[in-house]
Amino acid sequence: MIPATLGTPSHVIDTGGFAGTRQSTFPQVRPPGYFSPDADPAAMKAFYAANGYLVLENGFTPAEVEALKRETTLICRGERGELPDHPKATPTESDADVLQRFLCIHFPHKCSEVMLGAIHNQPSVRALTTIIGPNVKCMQSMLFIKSSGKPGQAWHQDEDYIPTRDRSLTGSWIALDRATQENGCLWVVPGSHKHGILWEQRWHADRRFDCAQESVDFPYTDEQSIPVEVEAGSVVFFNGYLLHRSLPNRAPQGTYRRSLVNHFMSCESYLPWGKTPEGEHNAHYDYRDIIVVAGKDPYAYRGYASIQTPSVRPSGQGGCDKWGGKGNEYSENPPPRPIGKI
Ligand SMILES: O=C(O)CCC(=O)C(=O)O
Repeated sequence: MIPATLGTPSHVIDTGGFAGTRQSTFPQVRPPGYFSPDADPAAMKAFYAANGYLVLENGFTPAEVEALKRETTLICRGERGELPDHPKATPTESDADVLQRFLCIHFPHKCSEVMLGAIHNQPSVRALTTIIGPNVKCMQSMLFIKSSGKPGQAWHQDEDYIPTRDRSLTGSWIALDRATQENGCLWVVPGSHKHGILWEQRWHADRRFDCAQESVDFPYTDEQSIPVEVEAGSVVFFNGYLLHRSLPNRAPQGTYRRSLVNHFMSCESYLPWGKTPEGEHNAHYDYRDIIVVAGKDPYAYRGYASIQTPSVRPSGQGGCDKWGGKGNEYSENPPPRPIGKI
């Protein structure tokens, strides 16, 4: 029998309650915030409200994880449709050689029934209705492959990229491999979502990270963040205002830190995401390339659209002109991140 909690990292608020019946043996020290599918929803809700994230262990079965990993390889090989700028793999290329080419593929659910199915994973949907409310929609997915040597993502908040009108954005980060500090697990600043502020962003110039910008001027040091190490099949849910990042995969060559990240929000909120169509007022724009996973969509009368197609996210290893913007060069001495006061 493994104790439910073994020590509390200083910045995590322990809100108590029944965290469920533990099955995973990793991480051995299980801080508060790790729940199993039979946990008390009220305990999950309280922890999430206080800390801005939670872990659902055993959200996906080992067979489901294997199916997602197999599908990841097929997507990377181009077997689910050719990816932009990445010709289909030839039969003689090994899976390892092909996987090595990718940091992350955006919108895998647009080409794969298996990835689409993961959006409807029932333990996850139960957790989402606990966190968000009864009516939940999904608008985005990202499939990280992150083989050894690939970079992480600098500090950011997901609402910088996917704006909701009621701050309901929730990331669901599904570990397909055990995620460790060595292979580049997620790091979060517990409680940082509570400010409700979107911090300034700037180019980081730091080779540890890909082409996406870094949030700066927020009132936390790196030491106030914690690693969220999880077993494959676990799901990390996190708030769209939570500061989070990941570091490079420094595990031995030929290993991966695969994860499937889906983003959800309340159906009650419009989603003013992407380019507002010509002639439409910003305040009325509601992006409709969505999937309802629970409850009702009050705007169903607006209909649904198919806007996105899969794309490959640059790792920064070939420069950042295409994604980060021209002039965003890496430096051997990146400037320190300014820490703000509140
Ligand atoms: O998986 C990672 O390395 C980073 C994921 C992330 O930052 C995100 O999903 O917003």
